[in-house]
Amino acid sequence: MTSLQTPAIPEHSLDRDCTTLSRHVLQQLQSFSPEAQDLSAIMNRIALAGKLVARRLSRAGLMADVLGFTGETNIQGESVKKMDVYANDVFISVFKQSGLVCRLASEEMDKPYYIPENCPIGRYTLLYDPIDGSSNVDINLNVGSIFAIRQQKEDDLDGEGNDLLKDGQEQIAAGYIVYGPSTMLVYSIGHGVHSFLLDPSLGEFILAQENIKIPDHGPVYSTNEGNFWQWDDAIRDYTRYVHRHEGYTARYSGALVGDIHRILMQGGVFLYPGTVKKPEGKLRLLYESAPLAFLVEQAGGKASNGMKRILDIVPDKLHARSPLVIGSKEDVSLVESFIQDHQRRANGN
Ligand code: AHM
Ligand code: MG
Repeated sequence: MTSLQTPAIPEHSLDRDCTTLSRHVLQQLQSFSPEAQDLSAIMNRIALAGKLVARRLSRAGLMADVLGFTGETNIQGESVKKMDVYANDVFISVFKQSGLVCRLASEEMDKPYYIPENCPIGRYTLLYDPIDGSSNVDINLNVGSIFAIRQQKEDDLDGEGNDLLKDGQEQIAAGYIVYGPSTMLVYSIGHGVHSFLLDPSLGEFILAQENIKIPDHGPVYSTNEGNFWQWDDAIRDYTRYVHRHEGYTARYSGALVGDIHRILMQGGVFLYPGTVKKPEGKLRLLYESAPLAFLVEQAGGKASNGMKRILDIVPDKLHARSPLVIGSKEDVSLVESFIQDHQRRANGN
């Protein structure tokens, strides 16, 4: 090669390496409007939070005070892990003095957290689960973070976040970060679903896949079958159905984000139905089920509580829970048909 020849770097790989998350958001919106700039900057801060959490997780067993419980119990009555607290604080810190997000609401906080210096201009709320599947942290398995962005339209007069009690269609962006063998961020701003891989050598999330489509059907069913005794007959019948038919395989990691990520890529269904102990199930609507429903619908899938679309459910409180059936269209519809048949029979129709 003479010095005048173009270096042999394939053009597309350079383009891909330069497609960072913030640039991708602007490309998606095809605009440099103030709203587009805001969304791009918010995604950039979420990415920073993901990098900080990933860095700490990667050293978890090597550093003091990362693994184990704090001894506290959160608003959900669950024991709080040190990593839950760290990750919760990381999301708050990255938005301080950003002028972007005025308020954050998470699984770990009773009430929304205000960043007053951002509030005059930052009319956005971030809803998030800082570490989803935190029981996996201490055994060095995958966990995730889930997030959604909503625009603040009304005033939150008593600081309880009652103005957030709206359906999931109010979300303007949603996604998750999965901390697995590599760290991956998957997001949607209502223009399809796209994934980004953290390149540790660059410290950047780089475009991995655009316009991800979930298969209409897949082999995986993902649920905690240890709850069989606590399920109602519809879910038991569905489970018996998959046990008795060829072509199904069970996968359940105890961490929602990883289980949903598998289903997004390969198809299938994830279920967390109501149980005797928790009739509304375990998963929280505003910062777990609704963001994932937004994402999965954007990928061509479905998310339901068995009777109703998740994105149409209006929560009655900040930490409201809902049964969740989510994944490939046909597989979610099959679970719904069991639930709705039982409902019809119970109503005498
Ligand atoms: P967490 O956010 O407190 O970790 O709880 C949510 C997790 C999900 O990731 C997972 O699907 C579910 O809880 C597992 O619950 P169970 O152990 O009851 O099957
Ligand atoms: Mg969670």
